[in-house]
Amino acid sequence: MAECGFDGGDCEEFNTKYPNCTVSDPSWIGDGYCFGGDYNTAECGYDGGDCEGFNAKYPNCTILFPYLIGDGDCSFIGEDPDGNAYNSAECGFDGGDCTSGTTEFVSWNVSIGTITFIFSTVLWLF
Ligand SMILES: [Ca+2]
Ligand SMILES: [Ca+2]
Repeated sequence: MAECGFDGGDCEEFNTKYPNCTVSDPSWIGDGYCFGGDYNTAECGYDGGDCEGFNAKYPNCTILFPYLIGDGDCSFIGEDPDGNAYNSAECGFDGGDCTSGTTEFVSWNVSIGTITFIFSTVLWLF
């Protein structure tokens, strides 16, 4: 099947390993990123093992893109077509990405020769 990708062996291995796994893009299985929905099922070996750590940590977090949890950015509902909450207790508040709601003012100086540039910005820490 054409979706199985670019390397001839991929599909055969996939079909042997996960005969009951029906996902739209088999190349996402075992690619290192945990996908939810149909990918994170026993039939698909929990995304070919990609979701094992996630499932152990957040068993009640049902989102479409689990790999966004703890990626360093506070992920928002709009990123998930199903409208599920990344920033929820079940999902560990986006794996810690969304714990803080404060802002921080930062500034720094850059000296070039005898001239000093002062940069400043406000960081929103979600
Ligand atoms: Ca994957
Ligand atoms: Ca995130």
